[in-house]
Amino acid sequence: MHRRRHAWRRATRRALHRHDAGGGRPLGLIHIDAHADTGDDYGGSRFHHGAPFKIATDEGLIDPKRTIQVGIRGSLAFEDVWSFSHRSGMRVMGVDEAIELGAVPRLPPHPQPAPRPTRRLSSTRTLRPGWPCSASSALPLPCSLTAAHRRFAVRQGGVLDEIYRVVGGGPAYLSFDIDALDPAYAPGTGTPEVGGLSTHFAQQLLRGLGDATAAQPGGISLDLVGCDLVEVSPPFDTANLTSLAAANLLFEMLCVQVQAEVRRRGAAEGEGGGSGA
Ligand SMILES: [Mn+2]
Repeated sequence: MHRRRHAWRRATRRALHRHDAGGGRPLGLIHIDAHADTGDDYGGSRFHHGAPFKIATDEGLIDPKRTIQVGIRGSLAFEDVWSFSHRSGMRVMGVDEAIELGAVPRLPPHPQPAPRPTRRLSSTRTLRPGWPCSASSALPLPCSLTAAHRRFAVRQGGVLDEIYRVVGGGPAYLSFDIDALDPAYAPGTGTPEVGGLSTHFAQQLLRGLGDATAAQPGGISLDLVGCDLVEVSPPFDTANLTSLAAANLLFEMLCVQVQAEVRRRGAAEGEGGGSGA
């Protein structure tokens, strides 16, 4: 199953490349996975399910400088295991960083009070009211912000911002390995890793790759030219949890791809109309 999966992934990217989806240039890549999949020789072969993105880079199908890997963790999450990712310049984001950042940027949900003069609490400690509030929970809050509000207020963007910084506005491919999710949400996979992303996190992130909407005003309108979702293993699935999650995430991915295709066609028609007038 892994071999078929891997071969399909590679063939898909090659087809996209030949179709000039990337304008003849390597594609950007958003890779959401527990594993970086940039390994090398394993058991005498470099063709296995832990190596597709090294091969894709070697073949010039993806640009490692425009590649971000999100959700990396587990017993293989050491820099030397995925050294190719780091050496080639891919942005490797572990699951801790992803969850700390949040999927999408959050605006401070609470108006910030105007700063007031510093109030001296003791001979050695001072507290400046207003943002940023004191980080010490032992001190009384100097303003009306709750702890949750303060946490949002200091959050700097989300994973979505980092994806846009790395991948930019050029053509990109999206590969989602279902084991990026916590096994609680997606147990039916061959190499589950605990401590993963929630389905809701993934939905927010994928929706954010599309156009800005009322539900997701921070959408980055990614120029998505192709996508896949891999590693769903029905024999390991329980109560169809994994296939349910996978089908819903694929729906989100296809929505993003359709939005990108509509933009491309609109741009092409605009260019065609301009030249014919
Ligand atoms: Mn994986």
